[in-house]
Amino acid sequence: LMLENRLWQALEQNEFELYLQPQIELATQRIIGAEALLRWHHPELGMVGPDRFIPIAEESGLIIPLGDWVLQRACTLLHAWRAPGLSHLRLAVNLSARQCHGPGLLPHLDRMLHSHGIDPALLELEITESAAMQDPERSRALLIELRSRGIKVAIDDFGTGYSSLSYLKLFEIDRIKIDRGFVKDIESDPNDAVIVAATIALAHSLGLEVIAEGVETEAQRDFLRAKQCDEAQGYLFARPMPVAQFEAMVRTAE
Ligand code: G
Ligand code: G
Ligand code: MN
Ligand code: NA
Repeated sequence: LMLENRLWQALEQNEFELYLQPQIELATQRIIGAEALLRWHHPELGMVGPDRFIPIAEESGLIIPLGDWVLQRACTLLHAWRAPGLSHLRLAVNLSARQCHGPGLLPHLDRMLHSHGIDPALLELEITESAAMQDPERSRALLIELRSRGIKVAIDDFGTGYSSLSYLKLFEIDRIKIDRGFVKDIESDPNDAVIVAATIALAHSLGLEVIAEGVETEAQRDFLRAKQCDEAQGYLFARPMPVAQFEAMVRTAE
């Protein structure tokens, strides 16, 4: 309850920040974009991670204004990136279940994209399997609306749900994010290696792109590249970092 009360105040007092984790195109090793990951600078507790407050924000309804703030911040960034050396960058934003199923998301997105003059294809929204399956029909309709605007859609934590393959049939999406639980043991567990390779092949044959999360070793990266995985994200390349640091990293790499 204490954290919950503080969370509303935190939003008013601007204590949230977006960290960015680079996403790498495996064929070229180039940074093609980033995932936005929320952080809370608590005045006494220090940096608090989303695992501790997103569930509380979901429960209390704060996730709606907080999610709107995240989208607004993301659009501000994409606007600022309309500059030499940054204009190709894509930004991926996590949506929570309650955000997906509430009525305000599309109007808010339309306002944000329009007022910031943003190419919708540079914005990607990540939806977890479990969020999408809370209300499959509604999710299906939402994804169609998003994609009709040119916004990209990724299924997050792919493979962790109980009927992952049915999503591919039900939902129109652009990309799947292979959960780091599968990537972790690629080298040691032959089953995980087979599952990852088959998932990449399946996704490609359905016309979807694939990004692997949680890539921590060169061996994992090499395996994924050999299996034609399009992109990767993980501590091997970089941890989530403040925006200015990410921009400097992109500029240095160019
Ligand atoms: O940044 P990690 O570093 O700790 O993030 C943990 C979890 O919190 C991830 O599953 C991520 O999807 C989720 N998360 C991070 N930022 C956001 C956000 O802006 N909105 C929502 N709904 N979830 C987020
Ligand atoms: O999928 P989600 O949106 O859950 O993914 C982001 C989460 O994964 C964040 O908590 C981020 O800090 C974490 N993360 C990113 N890269 C790595 C990695 O290479 N290894 C591990 N263990 N966690 C990672
Ligand atoms: Mn994510
Ligand atoms: Na994930």
